[in-house]
Amino acid sequence: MTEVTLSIIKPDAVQRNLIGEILRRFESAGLKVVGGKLLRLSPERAQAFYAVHKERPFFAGLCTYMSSGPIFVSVLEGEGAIVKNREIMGATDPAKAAPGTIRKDCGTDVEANAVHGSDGSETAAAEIAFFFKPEEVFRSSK
Ligand code: IDP
Ligand code: MG
Repeated sequence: MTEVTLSIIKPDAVQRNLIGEILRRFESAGLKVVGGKLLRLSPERAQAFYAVHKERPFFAGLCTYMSSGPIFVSVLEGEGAIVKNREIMGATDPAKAAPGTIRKDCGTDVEANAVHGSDGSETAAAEIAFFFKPEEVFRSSK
């Protein structure tokens, strides 16, 4: 099934000039970039985006980090895009991520782990709507 998912290239990776490297990995794996922009989250917007984690001990640090600099948000389209993106990203902690994954190769630590990816179809729809107007997403099929 052709799906869309939300990807975020996080502040640490944008800072280290890894936007191109990371998008290349998505494109090489057959995912198509059908929406994209560079922006900076306010602390309040970061808290809203990660609201599901608000009880977790790392929530405050995560929101400070995610609002610390520009991020590149994109919509990726492809066959099984949600799971495929998670596979290309690798495990949350770069130290535990498989060789060849973005987090292994581009992540700094468990917080500054280079990328975010939606974890299911409902979160993908909600996260895409958080950042993009419908007319900013150019799906090849629906
Ligand atoms: P995911 O990004 O692989 O889906 P989640 O458990 O949803 O992982 O956590 C969201 C984000 O919170 C992670 O990508 C990472 O930036 C941060 N995070 C997760 N666990 C920790 C932790 O133990 N310490 C610090 N930050 C964490
Ligand atoms: Mg998650």
